[in-house]
Amino acid sequence: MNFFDLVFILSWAASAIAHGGVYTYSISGTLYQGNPWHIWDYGPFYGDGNSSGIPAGIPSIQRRWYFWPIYDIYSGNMTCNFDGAETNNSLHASVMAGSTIVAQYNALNFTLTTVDKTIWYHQYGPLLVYMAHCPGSSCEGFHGTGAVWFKIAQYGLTSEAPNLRGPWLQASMLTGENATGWPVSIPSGLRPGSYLIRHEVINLQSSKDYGPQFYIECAQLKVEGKGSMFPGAEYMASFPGVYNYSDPGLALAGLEISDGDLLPVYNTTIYPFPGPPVWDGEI
Ligand SMILES: *[C@@H]1O[C@H](CO)[C@@H](O)[C@H](O)[C@H]1NC(C)=O
Ligand SMILES: *[C@@H]1O[C@H](CO)[C@@H](O)[C@H](O)[C@H]1NC(C)=O
Ligand SMILES: *[C@@H]1O[C@H](CO)[C@@H](O)[C@H](O)[C@H]1NC(C)=O
Ligand SMILES: *[C@@H]1O[C@H](CO)[C@@H](O)[C@H](O)[C@H]1NC(C)=O
Ligand SMILES: *[C@@H]1O[C@H](CO)[C@@H](O)[C@H](O)[C@H]1NC(C)=O
Ligand SMILES: *[C@@H]1O[C@H](CO)[C@@H](O)[C@H](O)[C@H]1NC(C)=O
Ligand SMILES: *[C@@H]1O[C@H](CO)[C@@H](O)[C@H](O)[C@H]1NC(C)=O
Ligand SMILES: [Cu+2]
Repeated sequence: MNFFDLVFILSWAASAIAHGGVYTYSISGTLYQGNPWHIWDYGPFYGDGNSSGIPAGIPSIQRRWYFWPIYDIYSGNMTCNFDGAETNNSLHASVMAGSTIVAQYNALNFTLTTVDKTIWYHQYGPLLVYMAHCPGSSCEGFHGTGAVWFKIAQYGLTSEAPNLRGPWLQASMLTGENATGWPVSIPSGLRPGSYLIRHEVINLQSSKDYGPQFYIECAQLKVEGKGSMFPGAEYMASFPGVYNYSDPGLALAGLEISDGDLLPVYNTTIYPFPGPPVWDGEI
């Protein structure tokens, strides 16, 4: 890494605006705008925290979120970020089982408000995506409590990474203005119904004292198709609940993952993903 890259990363890692979440979802050619409510929390670093004029009631497939990291692994915010509430007239995006959802962490295509066009800066840590079946005919009123979450995908290091310094897929998929976005396929055999999809980015380049940073957003889907599969209890997890600070993949968070001598704990290409195994609902 050259000097300028290092200065860039360190200055952004320390900066209050080096946060974010999913701004847009691209699903089968349709671009869905994320929930604009998070702008409310931009102050005092990013604005004055003045919520008036923020179109909180704009319908969105996405639940409300704050763009700050979540540190408290036992907090209710681990389910679907701040309060995970839906917007009024909350929408669901139709998606065929087997098709791909691309989540974008830069705001270049986010048009609901005149938010600054922020981009994602973190680069160290895994990407995980979970789903939960909503009990009714829609996800309205469902807040994802209990052991209802199953993991459909997880991404760690790129194949060329020599150790946990990376590069991680987080860097290529999410970071920067030309990031490809994070593509995730809905398992092709998943039985139709209403589901929450929960994208989770973990930043391991964080101070040891505070532990890993979690960035979590949920969105509402109507899954269609002819599948009839559903994961068994051994795949189900609760948020909060399934993670703790001693999970090997979380306990190794620290700024040393990117800086200084390579510590033995980072000298491996095997990253122990937290949470349950991935459910392979493919037909
Ligand atoms: C908040 O923003 C609104 C709309 O931009 C403005 O009219 C109002 O004066 C602001 N309030 C404060 C306390 O700054
Ligand atoms: C939904 O609408 C009600 C009544 O207009 C309003 O009080 C509430 O804040 C809105 N909720 C959201 C999440 O926008
Ligand atoms: C969730 O996050 C918000 C914003 O940071 C915070 O005000 C709230 O106390 C958190 N809730 C819980 C249950 O920790
Ligand atoms: C923005 O949307 C266009 C058109 O849908 C798409 O080609 C492009 O990849 C998107 N870019 C980002 C950063 O989301
Ligand atoms: C992103 O892509 C544009 C257009 O191809 C290019 O001009 C720009 O330099 C790229 N930015 C980075 C950081 O690679
Ligand atoms: C933390 O999670 C690990 C792995 O799931 C488990 O073995 C351990 O018992 C848990 N510890 C606590 C304190 O819950
Ligand atoms: C990392 O591990 C490899 C293979 O075990 C070893 O050859 C190398 O010296 C280690 N590097 C450091 C900096 O410890
Ligand atoms: Cu951040």
